[in-house]
Amino acid sequence: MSEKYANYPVFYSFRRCPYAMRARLAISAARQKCILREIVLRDKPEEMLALSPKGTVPVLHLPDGTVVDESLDIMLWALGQNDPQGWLPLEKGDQKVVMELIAFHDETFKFHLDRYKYPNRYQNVDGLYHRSEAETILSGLEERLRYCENLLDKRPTLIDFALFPFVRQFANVDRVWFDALPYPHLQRWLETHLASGLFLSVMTKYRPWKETGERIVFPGEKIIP
Ligand SMILES: N[C@@H](CCC(=O)N[C@@H](CS)C(=O)NCC(=O)O)C(=O)O
Repeated sequence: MSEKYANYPVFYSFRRCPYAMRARLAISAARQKCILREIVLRDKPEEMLALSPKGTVPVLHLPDGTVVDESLDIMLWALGQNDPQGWLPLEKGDQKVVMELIAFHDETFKFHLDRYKYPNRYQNVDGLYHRSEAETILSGLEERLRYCENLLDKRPTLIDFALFPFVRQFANVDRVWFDALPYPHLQRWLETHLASGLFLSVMTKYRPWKETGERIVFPGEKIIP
């Protein structure tokens, strides 16, 4: 591999994972070139597990050896390098609100989402109860979006990109039911993000790196010979 690519971070990702999606969105917005390695959850590469034994994606391995293995930290790292669209909140007060809101949704919304989507993976779980709990949380987002096109500002910022991959997953469990909810602002917000060029560009399908050994430059999809 030429010197240029040797200095790119290595980025382990899984296309359908909402955490990996938000990391890809930020890396792409920051135009931070990486070598992307698509993984399969049931057959994770040894190289990734050696870097991050907890075995979750996404994982970013920086040229100086630093391992970043939490999706929000990857977003903050990428935007810390370059934030051309101004996703990071500028005001200290906003930063606190944004981080608290993301943490709340990562914990509570995700808890209910998992039990709604996969009730059989848990004992004594009523999926519809968890759907209803998650819906209550979404009604809070609807309230915010009633007054503003995006969650913090008119334009999309960190919080929108951190949360919408999870709302997408929730909506996709039963799309007909989701579309019938009385949340027009939330539905419009989700549709806008799903149809965006940025989102479509980070959803390119790659074969697993374990099978191909290919070096893919992301963002950009270039395969290095
Ligand atoms: N807190 C982690 C969570 C990442 C996570 O749980 N990713 C899932 C895939 S969506 C995973 O890798 N699960 C491990 C497995 O299923 O083996 C983050 O934000 O990066």
